[in-house]
Amino acid sequence: MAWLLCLLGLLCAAAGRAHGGNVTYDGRSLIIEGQHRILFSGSIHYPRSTPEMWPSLIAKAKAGGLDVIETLVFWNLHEPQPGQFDFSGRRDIIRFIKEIQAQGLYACLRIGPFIQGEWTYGGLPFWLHDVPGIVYRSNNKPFKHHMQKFVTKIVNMMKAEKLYASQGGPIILSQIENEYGTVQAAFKEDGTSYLNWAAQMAVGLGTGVPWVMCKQDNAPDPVINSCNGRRCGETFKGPNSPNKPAIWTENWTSFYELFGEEPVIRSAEDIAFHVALFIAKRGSYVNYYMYHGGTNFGRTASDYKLTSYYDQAPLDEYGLFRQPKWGHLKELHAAIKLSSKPLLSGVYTNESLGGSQHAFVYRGSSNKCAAFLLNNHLTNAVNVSFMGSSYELPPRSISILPDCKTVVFNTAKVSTQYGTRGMVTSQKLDSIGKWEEFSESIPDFDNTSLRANMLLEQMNVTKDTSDYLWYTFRFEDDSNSHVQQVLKVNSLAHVLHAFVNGAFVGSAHGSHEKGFSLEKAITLVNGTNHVSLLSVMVGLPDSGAFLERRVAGLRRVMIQSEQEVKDFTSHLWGYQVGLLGEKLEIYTDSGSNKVQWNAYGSSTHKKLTWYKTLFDAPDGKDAVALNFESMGKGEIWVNGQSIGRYWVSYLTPKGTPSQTWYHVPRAFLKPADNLLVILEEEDGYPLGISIDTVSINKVCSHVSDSHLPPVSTYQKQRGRRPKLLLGCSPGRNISRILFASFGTPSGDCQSYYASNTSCHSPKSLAIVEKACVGKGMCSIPVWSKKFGGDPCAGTPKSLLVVAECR
Ligand SMILES: *[C@@H]1O[C@H](CO)[C@@H](O)[C@H](O)[C@H]1NC(C)=O
Ligand SMILES: *[C@@H]1O[C@H](CO)[C@@H](O)[C@H](O)[C@H]1NC(C)=O
Ligand SMILES: *[C@@H]1O[C@H](CO)[C@@H](O)[C@H](O)[C@H]1NC(C)=O
Ligand SMILES: *[C@@H]1O[C@H](CO)[C@@H](O)[C@H](O)[C@H]1NC(C)=O
Ligand SMILES: *[C@@H]1O[C@H](CO)[C@@H](O)[C@H](O)[C@H]1NC(C)=O
Ligand SMILES: *[C@@H]1O[C@H](CO)[C@@H](O)[C@H](O)[C@H]1NC(C)=O
Ligand SMILES: *[C@@H]1O[C@H](CO)[C@@H](O)[C@H](O)[C@H]1NC(C)=O
Ligand SMILES: *[C@@H]1O[C@H](CO)[C@@H](O)[C@H](O)[C@H]1NC(C)=O
Ligand SMILES: CC(=O)N[C@H]1CO[C@H](CO)[C@@H](O)[C@@H]1O
Repeated sequence: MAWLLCLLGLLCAAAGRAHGGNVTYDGRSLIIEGQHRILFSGSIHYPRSTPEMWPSLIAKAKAGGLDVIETLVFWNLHEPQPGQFDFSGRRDIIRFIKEIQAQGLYACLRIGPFIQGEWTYGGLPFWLHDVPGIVYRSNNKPFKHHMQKFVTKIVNMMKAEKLYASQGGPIILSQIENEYGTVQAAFKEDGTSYLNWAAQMAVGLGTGVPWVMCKQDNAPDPVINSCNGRRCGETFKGPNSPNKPAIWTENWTSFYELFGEEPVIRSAEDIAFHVALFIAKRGSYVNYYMYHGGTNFGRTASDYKLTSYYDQAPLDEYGLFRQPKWGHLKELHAAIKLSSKPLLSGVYTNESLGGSQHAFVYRGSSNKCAAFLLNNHLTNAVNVSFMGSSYELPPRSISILPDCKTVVFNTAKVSTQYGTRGMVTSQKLDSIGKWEEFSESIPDFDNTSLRANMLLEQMNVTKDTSDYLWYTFRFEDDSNSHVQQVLKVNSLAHVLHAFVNGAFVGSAHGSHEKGFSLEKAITLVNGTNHVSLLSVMVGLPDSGAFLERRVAGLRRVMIQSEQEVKDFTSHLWGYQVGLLGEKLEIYTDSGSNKVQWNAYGSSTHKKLTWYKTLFDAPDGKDAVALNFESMGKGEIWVNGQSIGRYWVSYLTPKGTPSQTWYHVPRAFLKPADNLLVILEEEDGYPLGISIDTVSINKVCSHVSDSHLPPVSTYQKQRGRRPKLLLGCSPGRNISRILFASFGTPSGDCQSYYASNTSCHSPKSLAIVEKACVGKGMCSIPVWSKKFGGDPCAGTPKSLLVVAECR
């Protein structure tokens, strides 16, 4: 599809062929090789997919009309221990940037190194916590020392590979810190000093490309302040200097998701509206956060965040087109690129066209002119008059006129197809004989070597080596065993499983930024009693000031009977970091031999059970996911690689799991005998798991005869008509037309549809079948002549088609 735009000479010129020369900027835009540029950028984070997926993700972003790929840099992934660096596999940032370059796009490197990003500990390595006297993100010597060391290392790596645009490479922009403006006040004057230091330090690295600080109204010169949010066209106060361009570094395409929450769906129309408004008001750079979200593999997600990341982005978790979002934004980009000459060099004016209607106009030399017509009314369409012509604007929409005459795009009119993603079961893992299990042992106080007369803070004990920390104690009881007693525990993180004398008594969990308590009736024995409490974190926190002082784990423990309350908070406690299965790495090929696995169903206790089986990779190239509907909570490994935490038992308010399918990248798989190991904390049923393939198996499009023709046909002198375009993912064909009606069909792609018998061309199905079946993509003009005559003259008509992809 990129070739189409290339034919128009649009994107080819944009290709990241920097031949050296510093990137600069002025009040209008970034200036690359002497050219002002309007740039569309999209976030793709390298560790949230596999190197095997990168080329196709970047190609799809380019085909969607992006100029720039943005990524954060993940410090704790690269420097897990001080001075020990890792840039292998998914961590290979150089390979990622080079792939961007190879495809002719630019790169934006958001180094942070505090990044938030729903990434555990906001990207900071946990070892920083034990640096004496450290205060993160403040005017604090130890923090500044380590931050400068890491930022310099990354910059030098990029320089050594000649990856900055100033060296002929793709990187045109960098970011230091992240959304510091939201926490700066907490640090008082140390915040201001740190901010200035960070800016100077970054600029001093001499990259030859500008630095930005997002959500930082007071970013010191020459660092550019930029906007993050959903509605920067409305909310951004603008650059803090007339010499800086308006840059939108995070335009959220949806929002990150937490376990227990419903997904946030942001419509294609809404995103397009806000991007168009931002550009209309002299914005010059928009980054979609995220363009592809991907997967939080292993334990990389921050507190309570889902393993799947921004699945609602224009490219979904699996890298499939999320339609109509991807296509509608592609049309928007093409429309704006058609307008870029007057946008960048014309004289800007805005004029009122009525109450809630505005024109934003750029008049250049030699009659070059581009306009954005805004109708801000939420419910009413209006006709406006602009430069002697009349235009109908749908409610809450913007029309783009690259020549101040022809509307090529309206943000509210989606002519792109809709896609339905389907999961197809390829293999059920329902054979008992193929599963084995291993019961994690429940340690008691006598098993522990780490002791303290208090409840220790969890992160400081585990040092982020595990989600799990056992808190154990023992005590003598001589009360009658028939006396009712209640165990009461207050905890700040995140999940608790309680055992008394080796038997499970109950679980509880909190929610984002909220502690919780557990209260369970227990039975004690006359003599020594053992209490073992497993505190589980679901990711470290990733935001807020003074992260180094954050507290997690148990806070108070009591046992209450009718007679008395015994407080064990300051009792002698014994600790065990992590689980035995983790320590022995029984999820790997070699580690799995270190324990005795038993037949499925033979364990005495069901909680905290490891399950193991082998499976074959599904045929073909479709993405692979595990359907975990039947499971509770835990972690999944395939061939020794963690594909992340799962938590299916934590339901949303609507009563469904936040995430049922878990992505297994093809690169993790071999053709046969893949080792699947699961740690199940609750009592999930592994025989209900299936290996599914993921694909877009249904597409639908609805285009009316008043719709705009595709932007790519703009320069055609004649024959521009609205067109219905349908296409399947590469490698698939339209196998069947499920519905087709030219006339006034009722319903649309999102709801029930039916033909209107009084206005329906009887040839609809036959004509669409002939044009589309057996093809990867097809295009049909929405025009009575194509359908053997007008089924109801004088009435506006549309074509609605639903097709199956195989
Ligand atoms: C390009 O940027 C580098 C580093 O910021 C600076 O040293 C150099 O003077 C700049 N070159 C030009 C031609 O502005
Ligand atoms: C129109 O432009 C003026 C001057 O640049 C600005 O103050 C005003 O906010 C703009 N109006 C709108 C609706 O953007
Ligand atoms: C706009 O004008 C056209 C042509 O006169 C008319 O058909 C249409 O109903 C008008 N739309 C609105 C919202 O008034
Ligand atoms: C705890 O100690 C007991 C007795 O020594 C032993 O049987 C058991 O395996 C130990 N459990 C763990 C988890 O180490
Ligand atoms: C963290 O643990 C160490 C011992 O490992 C202790 O000296 C230190 O006080 C603890 N810090 C906090 C904040 O709890
Ligand atoms: C508990 O056991 C001790 C020693 O065996 C005994 O003296 C006492 O009566 C028992 N208490 C109860 C409540 O059974
Ligand atoms: C069918 O279309 C005709 C002509 O546009 C219209 O008058 C009628 O209301 C429609 N009927 C239904 C059920 O949509
Ligand atoms: C798609 O259709 C083309 C042309 O009819 C055919 O050559 C190809 O084999 C089909 N591909 C699939 C995956 O069915
Ligand atoms: C992470 C972050 O900055 N989130 C903020 C984004 O903006 C919304 C409002 O649009 C705030 O509510 C969030 O806190």
